[in-house]
Amino acid sequence: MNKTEILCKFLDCDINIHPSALGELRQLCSSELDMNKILDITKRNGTSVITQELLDEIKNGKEKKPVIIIKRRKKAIAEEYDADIKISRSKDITSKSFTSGNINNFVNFFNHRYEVLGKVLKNRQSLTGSNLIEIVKNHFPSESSIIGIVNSKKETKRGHILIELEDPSGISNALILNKNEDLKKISTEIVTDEIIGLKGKYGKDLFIVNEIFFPDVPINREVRKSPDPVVAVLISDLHVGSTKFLDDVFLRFIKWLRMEEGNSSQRELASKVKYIVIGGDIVDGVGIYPEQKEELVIRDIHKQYSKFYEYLSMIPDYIEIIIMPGNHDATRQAEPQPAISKDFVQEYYDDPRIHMTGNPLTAELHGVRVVSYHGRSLDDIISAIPGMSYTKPAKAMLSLLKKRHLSPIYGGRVPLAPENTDYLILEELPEILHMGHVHTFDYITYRNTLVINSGTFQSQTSFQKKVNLQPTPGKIPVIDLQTLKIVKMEFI
Ligand code: D5M
Ligand code: FE
Ligand code: ZN
Repeated sequence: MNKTEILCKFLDCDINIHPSALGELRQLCSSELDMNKILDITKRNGTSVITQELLDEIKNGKEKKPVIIIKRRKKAIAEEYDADIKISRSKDITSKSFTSGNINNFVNFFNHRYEVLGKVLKNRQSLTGSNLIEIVKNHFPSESSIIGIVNSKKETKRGHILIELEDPSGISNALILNKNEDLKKISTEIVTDEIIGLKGKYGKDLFIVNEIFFPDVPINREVRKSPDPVVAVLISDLHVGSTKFLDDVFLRFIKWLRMEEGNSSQRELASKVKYIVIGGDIVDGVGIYPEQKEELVIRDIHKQYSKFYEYLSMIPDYIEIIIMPGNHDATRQAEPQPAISKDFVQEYYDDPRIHMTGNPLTAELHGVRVVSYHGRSLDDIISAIPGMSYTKPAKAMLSLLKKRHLSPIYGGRVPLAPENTDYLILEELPEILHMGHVHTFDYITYRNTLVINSGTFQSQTSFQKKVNLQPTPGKIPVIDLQTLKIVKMEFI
């Protein structure tokens, strides 16, 4: 066989020939059969270069017997697809906070809320004929509708519900009569500072309500799905550093992501994971609540974040990770919250597959729209609306979705920063609305929107015990972005 034939044959099999071995090899390869024998021996040796030593061993019949079986990890499905993430930076407060908390900031903040959500309401068929409060008061004694911000809501001595509604033209008192049981029930969901529409008629300076409208979600709205078989995992509330952080449970979650845990269909699901969204409370922080020190194993917040980075480093590198802050993280408490400060997590910022964002987050993952909000306003919603509970947070989340606002109540438990625009409005509807904070896994689907609370990796704290909050650690939602189907994975 000539040199070129030999070189081509070996190169076709991804085997190189060391120049010093070429002459000898040519002598040994007098036929195709000889050449195949040498190829087989080389492959069995687990080498990709033919050297003089190897040829000597072959001649003396001393070639190494194959002892190592190379373990080939099955390639993950998600590895086959490039990441497709669009984070809406215009909806992210990071590096854009301009408020100084003055009266103009407040006026702009609430005006923006009224303009956006007023428009959503005005687009509803029943409210197309709505008018400004002053116009309705003066010119429409018969049936009419108004849209405004709820200044207050209270029950009168006689059991009527009195609402003060304000729009740019003025203020109106609106009354839901005690005999109208159905309407009274709907009105339980009205909270202060949200934008609603009311239909009714004026009588003696009072607007008598006969229908209530929330901005809501249109029926049969168009939904977007991923063209590729990729999956997103939503988690939140890890509380690394807390004595109650469930390190073993979180490690099982990571093992599953690495396809080293679970049955075959669970491993197949893991192999499709392309995105992980972390909805805040990454660490427990320091000085977040009284006596917290007693419940910390890591008392330095920098060390809490470095510990978490060790976990992140174990996650397969083809998975993109989006990290947003919660009320325990190192950023301002007032919402909207800028991303966790670089001073605490420089290595996160340096890692190209980690994306640091503010709270809330608006993004598209493989074309699927996701809004993530830590969920602190759920505390206010659960206490303001009868029938809401910590055991079913998706119901409280649904109420926020219908209000098209993530945190409407001003002056409640959530500190709101009056930016010149209101970043907490749910202007465009996502396919996935994700929150955490209440440490309870729950989800519902409403008009093609997946409303999901991602639970926690922290077991019950002493505070939660006092208020009888039973967390559901280690249960997490996994969403197939191609079908928008949700699977609950349990690691506890
Ligand atoms: O909050 C987890 C849940 O527990 C959330 O529903 C609030 C509640 N919680 C926890 N600690 C407190 C205190 N000190 N006051 C009021 N409510 C509390 P997380 O943000 O994870 O601490
Ligand atoms: Fe939390
Ligand atoms: Zn929280």
